[in-house]
Amino acid sequence: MLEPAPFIRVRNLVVLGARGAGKTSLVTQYAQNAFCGNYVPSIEGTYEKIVEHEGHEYRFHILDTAGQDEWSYISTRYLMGIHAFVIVYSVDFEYSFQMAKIVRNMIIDQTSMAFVRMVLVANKCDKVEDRVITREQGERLAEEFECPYFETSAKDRINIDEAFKEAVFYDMEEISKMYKARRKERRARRRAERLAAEEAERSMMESERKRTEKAKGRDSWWCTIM
Ligand SMILES: Nc1nc2c(ncn2[C@@H]2O[C@H](COP(=O)(O)OP(=O)(O)O)[C@@H](O)[C@H]2O)c(=O)[nH]1
Ligand SMILES: [Mg+2]
Repeated sequence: MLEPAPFIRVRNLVVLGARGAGKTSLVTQYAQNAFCGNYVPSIEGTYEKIVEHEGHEYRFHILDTAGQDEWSYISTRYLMGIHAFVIVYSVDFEYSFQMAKIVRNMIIDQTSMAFVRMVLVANKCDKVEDRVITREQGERLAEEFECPYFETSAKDRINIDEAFKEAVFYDMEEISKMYKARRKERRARRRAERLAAEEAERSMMESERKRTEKAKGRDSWWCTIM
């Protein structure tokens, strides 16, 4: 019997974000295990990597973009036939964090899709001293995007494989459920805190009322004696 020819599944990824966020460094570290400390701005390139997942082989085609700013228009080349978006900002660079939001909105507007497969990558996590965007801020943004969040360092090769692999394979339904549960938990916690504060205020007022009544009783006793 003839065996079907083995085939490689192709997955197209595109890496977006402000210039200088570390897109090229992330991609070259991922695909070529190399980090170059130099900054070469505004160059676009494509990279490939073969990835094993659950017994299958995938070929990742990764398009590293030149970077965006608030006036950019995202070319349809970056949108059509793309399986996953990798949105990168740098933890030491506030503007790049703002750009992550703008880029995500551009993708949503231009694809007119409510749910787009993407990951949010907070790069340069090795720059601890220079950090201006906290992990909480990053996680909160990922929750807004309903996507996974990774803190990476292209320099030290931290979380790189995980970020790219997850971009393609994460379960969108699962992540949406996780954020829903997290929001529900937060709402419940806020409600419990509000009720506890109300209860504390009520019991304070009650003890204040009792104290006043007791004082009033004492005053009227003195008046009777006198
Ligand atoms: N410390 C540190 N520097 C990084 C990291 N990633 C990139 N860089 C540096 O940041 C600069 C911009 O990186 P690049 O990849 O060219 O940014 P791009 O414009 O987004 O492609 C370069 O000087 C890189 O060496 C990182 O994880 N840690
Ligand atoms: Mg670049």
